[in-house]
Amino acid sequence: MTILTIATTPFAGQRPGTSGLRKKVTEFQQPGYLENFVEAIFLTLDALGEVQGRTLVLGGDGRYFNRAAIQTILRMAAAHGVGRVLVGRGGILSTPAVSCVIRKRAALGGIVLSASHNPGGPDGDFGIKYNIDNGGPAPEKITEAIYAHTQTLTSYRISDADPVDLDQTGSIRLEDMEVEVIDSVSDYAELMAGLFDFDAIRALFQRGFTMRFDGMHAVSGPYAKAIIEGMLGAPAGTVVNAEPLEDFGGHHPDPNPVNAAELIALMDGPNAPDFGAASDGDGDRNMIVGRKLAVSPSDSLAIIAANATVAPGYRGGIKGIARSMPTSQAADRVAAALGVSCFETPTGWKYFGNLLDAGLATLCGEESYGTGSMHIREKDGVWAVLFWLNLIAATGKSVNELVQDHWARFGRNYYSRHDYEAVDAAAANAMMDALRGKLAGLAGQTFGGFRVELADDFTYTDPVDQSVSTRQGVRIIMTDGSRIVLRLSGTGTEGATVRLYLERYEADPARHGLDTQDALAPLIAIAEQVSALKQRAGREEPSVVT
Ligand code: VG1
Ligand code: CO
Repeated sequence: MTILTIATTPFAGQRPGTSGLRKKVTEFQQPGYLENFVEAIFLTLDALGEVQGRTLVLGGDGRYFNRAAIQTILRMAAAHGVGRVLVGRGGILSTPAVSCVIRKRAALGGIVLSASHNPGGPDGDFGIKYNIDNGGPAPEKITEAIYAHTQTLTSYRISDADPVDLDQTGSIRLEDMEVEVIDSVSDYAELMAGLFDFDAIRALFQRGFTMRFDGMHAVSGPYAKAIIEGMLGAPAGTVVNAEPLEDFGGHHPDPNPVNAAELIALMDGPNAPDFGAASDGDGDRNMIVGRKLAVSPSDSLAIIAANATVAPGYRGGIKGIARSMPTSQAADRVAAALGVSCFETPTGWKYFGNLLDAGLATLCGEESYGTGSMHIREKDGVWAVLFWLNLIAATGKSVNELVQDHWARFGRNYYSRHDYEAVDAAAANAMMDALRGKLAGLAGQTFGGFRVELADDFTYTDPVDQSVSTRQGVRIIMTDGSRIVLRLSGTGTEGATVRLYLERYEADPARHGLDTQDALAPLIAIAEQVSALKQRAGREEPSVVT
């Protein structure tokens, strides 16, 4: 075995987005493309003096190119003096499992291979992300340092060793490095068993409670099967589409009512089980579904927060709640009622890390079907589903009853996101620039029954390290708390995706049964009036409405 130094030249566009570097598989397959990015990670870690002899965690969501990328990264890790790499069997680790293993094994960090909810397969997307020693996504100062290295590097180092067998657990040597192939599920399952009342959930299933968990042919299947069917005794067949496939069965592994259509059809029909749930490509998102009711992720965060103490892991109460800026303010009302702080961060889980590390927040959530807690430093799909199971077991109430009760107590935040996907990037940027130019003049203006209280481009100052993130989304906030938010996605791989977020609060229980789009129609019209989004994007309608 020899360690080679291979000459290379930079690729443009290797700046990590909301959650790592995501590109088409074909872009990643260019010679040197993956290697350059991985070299930049090692150069960044080297500059911090951190790599030699240390442990890294490595795994991915099993999508096409996962295995090939793992072999390359292992050979590069060996060439950079890494002491040990813990890799999930078959190259499989969900994003929350990587976070769990980094923390449990006190690793230096980890590399997650995923493009999450983006489609997979040879024509689909691939992605890579570095997580730090707290188990969470690297903060901006590290991702920017990685990007800077990608633009200047001239070579990368790699061992010429043979591929490692990833299909058996156990230890293998690669140069001077140990490769330990670990069970993908066990550390994570053990963590879950410590947070939730597994006895109560087991008893719930024994009483005949029925559920469907749709793994969407992605990575959460093995976790859900082992925990929900294995440890909690749900009948075989409760978890469907449980085997991770390289192309996710040709589907779009995003757990929302549009992409998890099969689950929604079941929950809307005569044979609906008591509870439905789904998770995304890399297992960090979740959708909670009752009969004829898909729970809004913003509501799910608020409901979890309001009921946190039913779960043993949160019995002592929560310290605070953090939500991303576009996420509805339902959680803010719960925080106020509990007398705890509520933090508003930019989109992306990396902004929650400092708040969780400092003990300022216990629960975090995003409108994009992501919820999680201080137990790891990623959002966590199976965790959210287990929380809901624990809540149902503890209260004896259905999903629908829990949601209705919550609205009756706190009011309802009608909420929707309209995505305009694969829009011409120049047109999308021009739309955002024009909108930013108008912001100063908007405050005080009235639109129908709404009066603008504040219009700005969101800037976040991290309360822990004072780092500042600018241009995080345009928000137009009305005097009654209703909001219109517009931002460009940082995870897409084709043109630009414009996201329009809409929120309106309704206190009156008699008006909690409206259709969401109807309830938001006045705000949808104002958003178009102010941004000319449809016209600029050249679209009649959004591509996805959730
Ligand atoms: C989207 C979501 C964001 C989420 C991110 C990663 O980002 O809006 O809330 O954190 O995906 O989720 P963007 O920039 O496209 O809006 V995942 O499940 O891809 O790790
Ligand atoms: Co994901």
